Amino acid sequence: MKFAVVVGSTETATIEGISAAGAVPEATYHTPAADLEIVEYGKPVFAPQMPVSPTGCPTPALITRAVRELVSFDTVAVESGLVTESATPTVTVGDKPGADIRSNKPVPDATERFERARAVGRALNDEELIIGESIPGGTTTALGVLTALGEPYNVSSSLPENPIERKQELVNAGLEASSIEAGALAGEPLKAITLMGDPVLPAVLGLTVGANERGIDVMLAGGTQMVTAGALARHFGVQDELRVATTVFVADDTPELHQASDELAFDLTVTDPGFDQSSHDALTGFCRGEAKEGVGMGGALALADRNGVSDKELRQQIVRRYEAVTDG
Ligand code: AAM
Repeated sequence: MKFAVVVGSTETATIEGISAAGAVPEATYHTPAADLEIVEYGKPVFAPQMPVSPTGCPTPALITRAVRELVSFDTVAVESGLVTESATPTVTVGDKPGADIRSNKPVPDATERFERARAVGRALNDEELIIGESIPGGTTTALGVLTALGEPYNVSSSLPENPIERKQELVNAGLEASSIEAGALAGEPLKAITLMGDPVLPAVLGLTVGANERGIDVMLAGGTQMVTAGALARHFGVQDELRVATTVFVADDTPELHQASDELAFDLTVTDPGFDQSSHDALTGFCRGEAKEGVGMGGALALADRNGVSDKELRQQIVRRYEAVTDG
């Protein structure tokens, strides 16, 4: 099994009130590079600090890392437009961050990024590929892509109160800037990303398509952004099984997750790691509805389950990891 973490940035994240994947909007630019470092080394290296939400909920990268410490697995870090440098070695499929969703072509080279990631997916020699992501603002661009494809699903948020109306306004402005109507790009996934998406989506789609062509099982590890990646794969023509693994935090926030999975024929796993059994700062933010998902957390939790790790053991490991990072 290989665990891919696909990272990038979109200017969309710096729009006030849209993302909690960083203490303040500008801090979201450090989040993807820091997330890679946490998965790789257990702590930030070049990044100034561990990403936290404005109220201190730690990045879901911490959970993925804690699972990795209990159930070791191989990773590949795929970079598609980071703003800051990461100390984690990466495979680069694109070097520019995405522009604001309200511009006419936020990811002008989506096709090139897709093809490079597809080649990586095809080159893998694993039986299974789990794919996670980190791109602050990514639920807004996911909504943009779903809307362009004509898929009527809602998206989740790293904020406890999903700013969904604001996201819809931004998506409408993006449609207008790109001179398209909702649903105009059904069957044209790469165009949907070019006009309404973010740089991580073509990379996730490319890995998925390439791995599928090679006969590798794909698990999309995440919430509504990964549902969007799966929808893109269906619009591309992938007909084989696609698994989606996410957390109860997303499922509680976005009940349409089940409907989307049924209609797009995903095999959906929703894990509940019992964080409500703990009063530790590492875990309580998730129960307040913060962060919810990201950096493959849902897939990592499914992997822990599959390997017989108890929720209690997992919670203890997360707390140990959190304390190791926050104590310096
Ligand atoms: C990734 N790193 C994170 C984080 N994510 N660190 C802290 N909190 C998170 N939620 P939104 O569209 O609201 O910004 O949510 C998507 C982001 O949240 C993604 O980067 C995802 O990986 C997660």
